[in-house]
Amino acid sequence: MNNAHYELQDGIAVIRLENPPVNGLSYELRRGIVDGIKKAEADDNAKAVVIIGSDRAFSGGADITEFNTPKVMAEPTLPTVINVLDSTELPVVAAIGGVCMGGGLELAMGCHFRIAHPQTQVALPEVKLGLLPGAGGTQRLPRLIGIEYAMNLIVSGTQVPAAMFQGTPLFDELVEGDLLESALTFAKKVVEEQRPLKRVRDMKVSHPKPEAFFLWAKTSVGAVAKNYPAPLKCVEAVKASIEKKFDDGIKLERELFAQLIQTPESRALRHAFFADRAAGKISDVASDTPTREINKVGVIGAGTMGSGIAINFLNAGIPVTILEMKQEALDRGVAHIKGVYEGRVKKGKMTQESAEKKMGLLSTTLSYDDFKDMDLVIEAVFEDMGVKQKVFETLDATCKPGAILASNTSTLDLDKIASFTKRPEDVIGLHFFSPANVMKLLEVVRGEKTSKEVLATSMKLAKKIKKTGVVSGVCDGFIGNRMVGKYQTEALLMIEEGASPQQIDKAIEKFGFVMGPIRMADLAGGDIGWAIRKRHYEEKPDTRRLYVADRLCEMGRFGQKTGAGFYKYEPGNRKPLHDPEVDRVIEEVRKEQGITPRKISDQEIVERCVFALVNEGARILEEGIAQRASDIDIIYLTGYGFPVFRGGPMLYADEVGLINVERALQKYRKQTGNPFWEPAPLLAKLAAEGKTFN
Ligand code: T1G
Repeated sequence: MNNAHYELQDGIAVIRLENPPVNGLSYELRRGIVDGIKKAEADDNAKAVVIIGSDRAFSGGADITEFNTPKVMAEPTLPTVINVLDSTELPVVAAIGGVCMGGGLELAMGCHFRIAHPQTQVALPEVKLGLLPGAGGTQRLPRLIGIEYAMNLIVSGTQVPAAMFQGTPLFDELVEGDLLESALTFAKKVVEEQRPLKRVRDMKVSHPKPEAFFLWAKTSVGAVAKNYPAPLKCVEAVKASIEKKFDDGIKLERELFAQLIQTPESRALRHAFFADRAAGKISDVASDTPTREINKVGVIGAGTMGSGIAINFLNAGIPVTILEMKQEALDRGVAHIKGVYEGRVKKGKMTQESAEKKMGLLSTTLSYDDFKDMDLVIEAVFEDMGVKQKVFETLDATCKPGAILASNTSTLDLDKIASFTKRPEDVIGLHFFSPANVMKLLEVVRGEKTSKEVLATSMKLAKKIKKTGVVSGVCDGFIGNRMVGKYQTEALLMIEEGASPQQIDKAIEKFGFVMGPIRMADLAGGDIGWAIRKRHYEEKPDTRRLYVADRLCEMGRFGQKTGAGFYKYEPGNRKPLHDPEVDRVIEEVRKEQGITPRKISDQEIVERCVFALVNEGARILEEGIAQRASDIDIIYLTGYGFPVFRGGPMLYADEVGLINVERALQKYRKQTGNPFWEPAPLLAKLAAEGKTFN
């Protein structure tokens, strides 16, 4: 099965790429293309060749699933395939529709002619995988669209419609309608007119001021790509298209590609790519499980979360009704939503007309009666079980059969919430992350009784509102918050032991987090963590107190929202400032607790914070709360600012080596006496077997 179908049509050999879903250029498909060309060359009736993909994809590029396998270098490699196309004496026409990306575009540029639908999405997105176009893209694209456009596309990885390149040599024709018909007609014309074959390698590329342009490119790319080697190597490879002969440029490109594919950054980015897609799969829910129509959504609560949640559905064109107990709360919520759209219009991210259309889908009510006919209701009310009970009992009595009743709770027991209704199978957790209309992550919390249909509907809805839906089982804090609790605890304990808030944040931000744990606590609001800690102190009285954090909260220092927390803040300014008052509180607590402060290394800070995530993540995995390690990674990449170039906490642990992680856990178990540091059994088992989480 070589995934390339060969058929002679009226003297034209048609090679159809058939490797669904996106014609990833797997070893078998590459083999099939070469066999097809050889077959056409051996067939006297074949006067030209057309290569075509599916409506969805000419090709989505090299088959990324092969990258960690020997197949990626198995002949015919993609460069070999392209050389076969480039050197054959038969005219080869690429007929391009759907998407044409990465190696797919490089394949097309190896052909002599290219015709495409104008709306075909074109890109060289390799840089987003920590790579560079490794099959001639950095040498051919500049020859076809000019060095500046090519540099821009290659360094950004952006996808653009083929219509953008109307009139450039990248496409000989842009055609509407039946692509194969147009390609066959074009190929026959080439044969009849005996047109010379256009080999891109023979084309010239120039720039009026190359030195200045490449200096600018290097400086501007270098400034933004601190943690990633790929963008600057893209610049280096594209530069060679002007400075070197074609074959020397290709040689350099292959060398740079071979370097990048081995980097941890590229492994992390490729991991994130697949983790994002794997998260949508639920092991015991078939992908064709029937789903319910969601055409009307009710949101309870018009606060920051409620209005943010509403915006997601308005953006997807789904009418939303917001319920509040008081008119002024509704007015505030609507004003917030209006303000968000006005802001987007002002920034040119949305037209006035589109904003008005979305606002037109919004209605408000003070009565549950208006929720009778809702397909889905999401509550974003106060995080208190008593309040949730009243809400769900009322919804149960009001909403039509089959309505999905969802809670946005971030930590409360969803099964308990479901028990307040007579329809627990229709209850699910949809845990949005603040700001709800911005953060991509959506934890889809599956209750014990949540039906597969409700789960499948929720995951489909997540995609529709452009969220990364990740399934979580029910436990305290689900996946993200349960892990971040351990991470924050370690940071706060180290403050008591001798580190300063500034040192902790600096060490973690140097590791690559967007924001350190202490700054994050000040941003999220210390009162939220305090409420969770107080609940834990009540439920488990022997829970280790976090004295500094509790003391600051007792002083009303909740962070940015009160102008002071672990840092102080000038009015209207989010910049964290050192506050000697906090140093005094830390000193006071250490004295009260008899703690002699010690010097704590940055390494210990990073290990205790990051390995806390890993150890708790391993427990979450073995309890079946998360389906797979990569789900945990994607949660941390999309919801908690974990550095993408490290691929997520579980992949990072794999890269460090689980045996080394286990050794560090044992070290902190001994040093702190805290049983939390006992390596999770799953982690210890995988380490002993020399295996990895992913
Ligand atoms: N290889 C393998 N599988 C791929 C793939 C690829 N290149 N692209 C997509 N898939 C799978 C994906 O995992 C999912 O699988 C399914 O296809 C549908 O994907 C030498 C080295 C093409 C725009 O970076 O951007 O070429 O979950 O849900 O929304 O220079 O996929 O169904 O099992 O995203 O319609 C460069 C990556 C590779 C493009 C389609 N190419 N893909 O989007 O579907 S490196 C890329 C995408 C390279 C050369 C270099 C998108 C898409 P499953 P999907 P979609």
